[in-house]
Amino acid sequence: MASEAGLNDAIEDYFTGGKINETEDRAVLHTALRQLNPKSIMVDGEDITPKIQAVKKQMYDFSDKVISGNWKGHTGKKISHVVNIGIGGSDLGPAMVTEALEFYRNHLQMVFISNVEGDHVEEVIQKLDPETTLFLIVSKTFTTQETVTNANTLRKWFLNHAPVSAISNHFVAISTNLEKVTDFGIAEGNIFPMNDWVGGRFSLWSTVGLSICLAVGPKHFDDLLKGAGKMDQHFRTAVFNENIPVILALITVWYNNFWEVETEAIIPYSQYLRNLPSYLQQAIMESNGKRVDRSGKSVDYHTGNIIWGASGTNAQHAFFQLMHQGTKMIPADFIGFAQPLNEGNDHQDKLMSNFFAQTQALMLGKNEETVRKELSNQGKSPAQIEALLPFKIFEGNRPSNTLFIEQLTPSNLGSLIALYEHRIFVQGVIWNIFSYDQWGVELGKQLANNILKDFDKEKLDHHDSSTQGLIQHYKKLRS
Ligand code: G6Q
Repeated sequence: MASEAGLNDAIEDYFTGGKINETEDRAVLHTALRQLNPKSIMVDGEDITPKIQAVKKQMYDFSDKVISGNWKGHTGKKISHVVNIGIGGSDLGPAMVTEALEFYRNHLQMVFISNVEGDHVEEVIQKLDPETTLFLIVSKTFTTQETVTNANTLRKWFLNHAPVSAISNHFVAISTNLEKVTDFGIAEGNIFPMNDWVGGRFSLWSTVGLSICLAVGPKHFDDLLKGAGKMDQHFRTAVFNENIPVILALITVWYNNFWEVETEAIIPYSQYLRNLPSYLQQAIMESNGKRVDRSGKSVDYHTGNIIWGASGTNAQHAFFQLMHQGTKMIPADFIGFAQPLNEGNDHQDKLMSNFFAQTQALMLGKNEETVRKELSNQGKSPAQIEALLPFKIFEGNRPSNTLFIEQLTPSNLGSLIALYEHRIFVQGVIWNIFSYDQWGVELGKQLANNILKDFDKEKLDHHDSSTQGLIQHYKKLRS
């Protein structure tokens, strides 16, 4: 199926800068940011590799300065807190990776502000010191309502405590929109450029990952890139039946399209990766949640699955009941690490015994005969056994993948994330859909802008009656 779908050619196109994001007329080149042996890649007649190296150096030099304390706040103090202001792709990847690499972190305190909820911003502000905080405004477009609103609120708060000239010590921006960044008042030397050939949800490898680089330092950030680069090489060169992203993508297609399952669970047996499921929710569902094929026709098969999950063993005590005995089949990825990062306690074997036991239980279940024997050994009467039997049987034959990794290192994390990125790509090729646009998030944004304008208006009858009622009620409660 992968061969028939033209996957070989599609992979080459993906890595070499073909404009595979057709509806936005863009190449998709997050892989160019992590080449193990940098080679030239042409986009619109320009070799992008030298610029990637130069911007990486800018990121690493800046991070070294901030970490070492050579970069000072406006009153001469070292930076202690870094606030990442961004949303979606400009937040989820950096936040997830920074959390996942907590073991490798330095002294900098990282804070992530994403949604436009004023209460959250106010809570964060309470913990900040304007003399020692660095703000990273991360927005590819620099027009995103949430990010621009949060950035303005924080700048206003900052300027209540510091002169305008201090902005250059405390605000940096990551964006493709240099004009808007300059309008915001960010000094040229504080701008970290990004490019339109990196999609938001695949951008943690770019300057969008500056918060990661600050939190763990350039060496670990570079290892993260190298790990992803290794997975890229594997994906690009391994034959399909030995190719991890291809195999995993085909397993998803098998359950999605031939067994009609609707959801897939991601269960990392690591608290460090507790936000991997939400990160992958965006990466997978925004990419492959499409209902028309590449020619614009409605598809008559299912495309992207619903992704959800939580860290094990917590999840076992929450939703695993449904996975074991519910009516729905839920293929799951179990992700575990052989070596813990901290030795000196007896937890690892207990954790891993759960990791192996759950997939065994899902696969084998527990049959009638075993349940009968167990109940009889417990001294239950034949009548009690008959009554309890149906509730204690596990059908089994419930599928799972085990991704068993040596240790949670920056490099292995890079490989793991890249694996999912390529799996998304392969599924998009097989389903014949465009994985790199996200028009589905536009409508809500447009309507929100219209509704925002209407809060000051008396006449609301251009809205449907449901929305009209809600707006009126809101206005009443706020007046
Ligand atoms: C990701 C999406 C989306 C995007 C955010 C933030 O692939 O495009 O999540 O990252 O909407 O956009 P900006 O970085 O432009 O603010």
